[in-house]
Amino acid sequence: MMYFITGNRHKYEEVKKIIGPGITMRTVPYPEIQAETLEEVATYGINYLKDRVDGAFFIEDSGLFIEVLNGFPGVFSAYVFRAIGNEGILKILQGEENRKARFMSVMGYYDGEIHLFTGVCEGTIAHEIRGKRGFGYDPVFIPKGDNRTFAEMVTEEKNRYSHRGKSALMLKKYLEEKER
Ligand code: ITT
Repeated sequence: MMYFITGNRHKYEEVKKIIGPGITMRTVPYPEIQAETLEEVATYGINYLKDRVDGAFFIEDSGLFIEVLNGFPGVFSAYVFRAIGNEGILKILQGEENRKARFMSVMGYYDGEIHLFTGVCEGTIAHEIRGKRGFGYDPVFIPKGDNRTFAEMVTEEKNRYSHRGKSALMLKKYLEEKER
């Protein structure tokens, strides 16, 4: 049994569909530092948590990087979502033709050492809010290779495209290798 330390139930449900029932969600607040990369944020979080959590655990830090905004909101994604939501993102991109964006997910696993796994999902920002599933920016993000937003997909479909689906699969493979 292993803990996924997160306050976000959606993340947990997505990752559980990939890694399986061997993980348990646990909410332990940890500082999310202001850094330039998700890798730094995750590393700081793990170093804070390793003395406070018994046994192996992992965290996940993610963000939406919009090309024409030079990667904003990026590491500030959670804050920006709370502040302006999807309506705010659409407003900023109003009339903008370059709608390219990517989601990134850094899975940080700790077993005495820190292991980082990064997943990327390329896509575009929709022109309107679409769909009711998922969380956060899902209603405005269309992954490359589909016409639907993440919020119009069931978890298994989103996982097939998503940044988190990819980073979780990397973690799963690592754990399987370790078992052997
Ligand atoms: P933790 O407790 O795990 O930190 P969180 O929701 O605060 O959960 P982050 O700090 O990693 O997560 O912030 C990432 C934010 O980026 C998140 O709150 C969403 O607004 C957005 N985001 C990340 N992945 C997303 C996804 O798959 N779909 C939609 N929005 C996503």
